[in-house]
Amino acid sequence: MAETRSIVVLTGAGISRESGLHTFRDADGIWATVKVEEVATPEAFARDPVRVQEFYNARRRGLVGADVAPNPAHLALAEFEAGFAGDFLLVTQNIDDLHERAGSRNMIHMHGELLKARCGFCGNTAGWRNDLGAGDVCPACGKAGGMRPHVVWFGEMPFEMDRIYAALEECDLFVSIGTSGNVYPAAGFVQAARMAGARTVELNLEPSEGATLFEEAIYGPAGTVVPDWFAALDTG
Ligand code: BJW
Repeated sequence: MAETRSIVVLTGAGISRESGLHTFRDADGIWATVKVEEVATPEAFARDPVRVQEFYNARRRGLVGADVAPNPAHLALAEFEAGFAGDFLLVTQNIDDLHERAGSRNMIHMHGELLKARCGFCGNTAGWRNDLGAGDVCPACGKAGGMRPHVVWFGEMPFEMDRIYAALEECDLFVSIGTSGNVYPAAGFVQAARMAGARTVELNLEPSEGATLFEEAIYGPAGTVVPDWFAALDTG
């Protein structure tokens, strides 16, 4: 097998499920209990900011809670990156910080970060571990009432797309982990990687929407499948 010099890994909510965080579209997922259009669009935030802030405040409290920690899948990715001599980019759709806590270094939160807040007036982003509300003041511009979760809602542009597509164009291995393949542009990354001639692999609990686009697939819980697959990966 040819040498592997450049790897892009895409992760989704499935990788954090064994850490106790809900996915979105599974039977027990977030969208089974709350409507997307009520909490995850700019229109929802304009219409009912209190409702949207409460949704993210509850998830933020859960994330900083003592019982949430990286699982063996997060740890395996960080360990692999530390020992890999080539280019490694981890792109996560997740807004949790479990990859960072596991030790991942070169990574992009394309859908934002729950533990950050952004000012709608000046655009400054600040670390935020407490509840967020209308009275909060931006630490940069000092204005109150403009702070929102630093997340990407439907209809908004995901972060660092230029850097992601540049890495996809160069990669020779693309691995998609724990994502249902329902949400674009992330769901289209496998096609960009294929166009670059990359080997494409899906590691998921079950076949995703785009399963047929991958050359290889292993199905099972991320906490088992990801450590096993990366331990066996021969990069040449
Ligand atoms: C396990 C497991 C275990 C379980 N082990 N696995 C019509 C056609 C095409 C596109 C569009 C369209 N109309 C609108 C659009 C665009 C829209 C979109 O994609 N809509 C679709 C729903 C149709 N996208 C956007 O609006 C995006 N912006 C955009 O497109 O900008 C324009 C643009 C143009 C060109 C280039 C670039 C940009 C923004 C999308 C924002 C998504 N936001 C959310 C919320 C973020 C904040 C928050 O967390 O609250 O992001 S929605 C939600 O879905 C969240 C996730 O990151 C995202 C993906 O979900 P994910 O991670 O795949 O989770 P699940 O639950 O779906 O799947 C979990 C998987 O894990 C399952 O397969 C399980 O089996 C598996 N699993 N347990 C391993 N133990």
